[in-house]
Amino acid sequence: MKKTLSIGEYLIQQLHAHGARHVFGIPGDYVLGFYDQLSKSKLVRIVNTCDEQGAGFAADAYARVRGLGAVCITYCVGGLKVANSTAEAFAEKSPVVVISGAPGMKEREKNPLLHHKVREFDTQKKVFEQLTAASTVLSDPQTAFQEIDRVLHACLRYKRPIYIELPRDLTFAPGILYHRPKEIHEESDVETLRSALAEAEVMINQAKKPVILADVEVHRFSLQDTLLRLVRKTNIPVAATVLGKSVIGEQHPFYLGVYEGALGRDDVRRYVESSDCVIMLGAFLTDINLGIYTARLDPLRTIYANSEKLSIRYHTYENVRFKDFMRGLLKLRLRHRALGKIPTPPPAAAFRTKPGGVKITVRRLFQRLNSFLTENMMVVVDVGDALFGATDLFIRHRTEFLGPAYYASMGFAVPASIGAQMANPKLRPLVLVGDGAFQMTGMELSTSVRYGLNPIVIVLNNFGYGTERHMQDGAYNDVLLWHYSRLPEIFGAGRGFVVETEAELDEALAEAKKWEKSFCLLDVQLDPRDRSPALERLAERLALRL
Ligand SMILES: Cc1ncc(C[n+]2csc(CCOP(=O)(O)OP(=O)(O)O)c2C)c(N)n1
Ligand SMILES: [Mg+2]
Repeated sequence: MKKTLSIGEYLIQQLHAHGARHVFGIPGDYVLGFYDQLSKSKLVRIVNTCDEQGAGFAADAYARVRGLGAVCITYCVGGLKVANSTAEAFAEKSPVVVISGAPGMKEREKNPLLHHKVREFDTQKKVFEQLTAASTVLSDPQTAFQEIDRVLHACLRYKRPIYIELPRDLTFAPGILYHRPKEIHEESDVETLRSALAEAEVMINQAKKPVILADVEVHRFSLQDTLLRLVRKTNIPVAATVLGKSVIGEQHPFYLGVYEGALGRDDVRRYVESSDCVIMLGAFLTDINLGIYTARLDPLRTIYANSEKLSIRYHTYENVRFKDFMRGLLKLRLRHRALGKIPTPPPAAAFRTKPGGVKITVRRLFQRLNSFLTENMMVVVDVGDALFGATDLFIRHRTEFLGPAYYASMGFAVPASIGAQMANPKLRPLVLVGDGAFQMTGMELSTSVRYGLNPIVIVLNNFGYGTERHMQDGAYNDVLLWHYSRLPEIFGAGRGFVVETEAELDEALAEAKKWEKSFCLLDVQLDPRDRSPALERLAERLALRL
């Protein structure tokens, strides 16, 4: 006889069915029952972090790499701590399932003052309505399975987080007996798709110098192969945005580099901005993607296609799915062009360490890291010069660059590396993080130790909030100097290095490469006024405009 699943069991089964094998979080009494179900289930593994926000960032990175991530926390005290990481996942399109325990439905009668309650029982739900694509309270066993299906569908359809609240007295309640998750397919409007493609075909074929600008949604919607085929078919070169960096392997002969207005390389900027047909695929026109509004892209010369919008020049097309448009482009009669001269990134191998006591600079650090990177690494960056500098890094594989390049919450990188490595254990994370950001979530290295992960963490130690120093300085941009390299003593594992010179950087990187057992941390001490070439370029170009 068929056994009826409980609400908790069905939720676990569906997370697994959509690719999640880990759930990140911290339990509390409102969610202990579900934690028990999780730990008994063979389908997913619990990963306990030090802090809920760390779990949120880890789940976000996991989702970016694997296609679905999950974080599970207790009511309000845990839930509201993942509000920020969920906001980031929403803004940057990462499909994270937020599961929160909650007071039981029976307990809510007469509105008692139960611990962790803020104002009303639905206060947390209301907060998450603003931060997610869909939300639900599983308050009724009759509809719980359908509700799980509904919100999971929204998560995968929009590649954005969802919120599921599980009242503790219903975790073990059986749902309905004969339930089959409904497959939901959404189709494009055929005629609209056809006329959009017809306009695109003419525009691309008439263009003298078309260029593709690929962004994060190409990855989120698994369209990288479609992109590659389009590029091979037409010989149209590709630039990426910083949010979409590594959406195409950066060694690809058609790859120009990161386009980021004045923040990016100048030759890439000129190439893209002088194009008469910029095909923006899965792109978001955020200010960081556009180099803090220094980019100049004329709508008359653009095809703008993503999951929310399709416009070609000034025409907007409704009800066309991004996937169908991208696949449709492949079927068009687009001409195969001779590949002209395109800008290529400066060669990585040219780096020579200066011997003796030559002090390390941000520029040289990134150049050195460029030759350190291998196919078996992924780069996870935090906000600050770690992110700006990393735009010039050369990522071997596609999708193996993660950074909060739009919402830009500090504290992402260390916990994100946990989720990223669990999602793809074949790749060793190279984490680039400022000292300020490290002080926010660096303790999650403890979680890396606990679960046997081995990131190489580069702390860009410029004694404070460097990015802000360049805007306006004051004692509020200082942080306390920590002995970062001694953290292995605290965690009882890992290796730490102090790096002040180029030679020391070389040695530490060589050691880190060999030490695969646990994390390595390099405390790279930089001049507080030093900055990456990308930040330099931005400052110079902005100065020209003043
Ligand atoms: C959570 C959060 N708080 C504050 C900020 C504002 N902010 C942007 S960059 C920055 C300084 C970052 O310092 P650090 O991590 O040391 O990197 P650096 O700029 O020195 O390279 C701050 C405080 C932010 N982006 N996120
Ligand atoms: Mg700093």
